[in-house]
Amino acid sequence: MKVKVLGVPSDFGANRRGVDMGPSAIRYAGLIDKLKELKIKVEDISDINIPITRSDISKCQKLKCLDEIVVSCEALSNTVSEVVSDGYFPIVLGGDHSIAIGSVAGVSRVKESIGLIWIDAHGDFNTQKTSNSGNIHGMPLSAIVGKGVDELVNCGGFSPKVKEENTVLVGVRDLDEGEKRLLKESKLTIFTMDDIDRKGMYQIMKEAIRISSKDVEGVHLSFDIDVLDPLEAPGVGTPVKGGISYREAHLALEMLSENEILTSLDLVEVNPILDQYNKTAELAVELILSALGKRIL
Ligand code: DIR
Ligand code: MN
Ligand code: MN
Ligand code: MN
Repeated sequence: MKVKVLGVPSDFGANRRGVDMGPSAIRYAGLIDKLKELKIKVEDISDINIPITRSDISKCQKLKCLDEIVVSCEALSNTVSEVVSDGYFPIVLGGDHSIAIGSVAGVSRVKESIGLIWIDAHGDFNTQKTSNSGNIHGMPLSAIVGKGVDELVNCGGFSPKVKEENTVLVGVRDLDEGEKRLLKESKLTIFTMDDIDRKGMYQIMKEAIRISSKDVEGVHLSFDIDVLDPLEAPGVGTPVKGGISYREAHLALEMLSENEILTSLDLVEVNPILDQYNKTAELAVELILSALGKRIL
């Protein structure tokens, strides 16, 4: 496997500042060297150039920093498309979760069709109509399957980027009312924390793998580190108690690597400003290694 790592230093989609430093924190925790230790051919192609600064969000209500996010996601999608066309597996380091619109667009443009596994405490399925916060990191998943404002939906030049039938949400425990309604009306497969409690992560991931990978060329993993319990991952902007455990997270990612379905991934929402001595970035590195094939024995 050949990997290219790239960062997206954006916090445009989130309320609390600091996730733009996520890529640095994850590199500082040793991602590149540890991938090399796994005998993976890896190249760090640095961060996406974001030629725009954050505007004053106190004035906008509905879609905060929309222009900034569209510019960043267009740039990201172009780089990711190149990386995938050249035969590399892109590891995209966020940044807030709005960047996934760009990474998924970039992969989906090159591949015939892809599935999507979205592991997150949140649904990220709001639109401008249902969002209470106006923060776009609460909206990328809906945009990817074709719901919401044109600027986000058509980012990268096409829509939908993934079929709802091949999209699986895992680990959710915090949904807004309108978002809940949209999810229920959709064809997404949704595994909440309650499902994980009852069936266990092993069973849930078996189903997630089957559904996401049915009749597609590859599967993209979008991993929001806030899916973990805040005790494990304190460095996130919107912690929600009752998250998945350290072991469950590793199991999920080891299963993805065993089944060889992943062709790209992003790891988002690491906020070093809110972290305890880079603990959350270190966890992010460990989890990426599990997804790329690291095993105990
Ligand atoms: C909330 C929080 N549902 C919103 N979403 C978050 O702002 O739309 N997503 N934190 O990651
Ligand atoms: Mn998210
Ligand atoms: Mn496609
Ligand atoms: Mn989240």
